[in-house]
Amino acid sequence: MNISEKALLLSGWIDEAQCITCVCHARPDGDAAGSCTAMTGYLRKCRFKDAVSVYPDAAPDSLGFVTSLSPHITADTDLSRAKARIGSTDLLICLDFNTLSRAEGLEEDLRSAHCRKVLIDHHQSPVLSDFDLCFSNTDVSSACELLYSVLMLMPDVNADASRLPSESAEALMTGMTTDTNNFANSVFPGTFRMASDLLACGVDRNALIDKLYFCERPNRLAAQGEMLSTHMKILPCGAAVTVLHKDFYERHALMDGETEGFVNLPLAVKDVRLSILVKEEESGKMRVSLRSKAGVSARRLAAECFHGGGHEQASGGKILIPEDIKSPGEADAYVADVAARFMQDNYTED
Ligand SMILES: [Mn+2]
Repeated sequence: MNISEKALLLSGWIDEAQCITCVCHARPDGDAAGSCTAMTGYLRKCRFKDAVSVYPDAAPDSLGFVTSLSPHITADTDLSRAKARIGSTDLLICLDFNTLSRAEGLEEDLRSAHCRKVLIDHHQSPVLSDFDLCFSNTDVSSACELLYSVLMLMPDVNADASRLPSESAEALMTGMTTDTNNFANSVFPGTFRMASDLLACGVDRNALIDKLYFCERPNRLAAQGEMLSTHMKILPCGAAVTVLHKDFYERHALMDGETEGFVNLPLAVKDVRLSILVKEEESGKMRVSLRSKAGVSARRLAAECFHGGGHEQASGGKILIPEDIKSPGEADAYVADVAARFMQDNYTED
């Protein structure tokens, strides 16, 4: 089936459903929150459905302007309502993740839901068997861009973006903007076409950029300063390794999501081709974020060394304690060693 045929099938399923639930991955980012908000807004305003987004946990406060645009339930603070909603929904639409396990605490509820499940996602290797219908394309900037293409194929929208509700247009622009790091990476011809169409429909991009990039607390900048001056280590192999421990978060009183984007900073250095950011979380767990320049596969490094995966240039994983290291204090040396070997094995001639 091509994308037009799939969109028509989805449109028919939407017609048959009354209660529709949109879900994204845990720790929602701009693309996850944007795509859920946009789809829920469309289903309510254009298709008159009882539609709601369910987030496995809360999006950071900085994205509150997006999530507040359409009704939603946050599972970690409202678990019984989230479970009841998933259990009674007629159609599930999963956005910006490629397997149900990425919904973490909601995985089992999603798996056991008897309704049809639809995937709209741009990650590599989706688990097709988890879903009844998959829109999957890695050659797009974001789940929001793919969702935009699907919405343009809906019979009632008929390729006219001005028929989308304003909250959907703003949410789609938000997710595309954050996933491309404001048009710095993963940009395709269709990305600009979508941005252009949405701008023509009246999305206030200046206001959006202000909310996304010029609303930070001074704490966040001070934390960036300490990270770059004290914790970032640039290795001869072209990898930058940064390990942030719990005391770092406490010292700067950082809130959830406030280190978003920190992993991109070391790539500003000319010879750095790979940035690895390791964050110590509650319970001593270590979360790993990876970003690379073209030619170095962050996805492979995540899959081979950090129990993770993702996109070619942006991926993530974890360090297991005690399987990989005995304590968080060993993370610096462990990651430096892994990075040096990975770069040596894959990206050095002779
Ligand atoms: Mn995304």
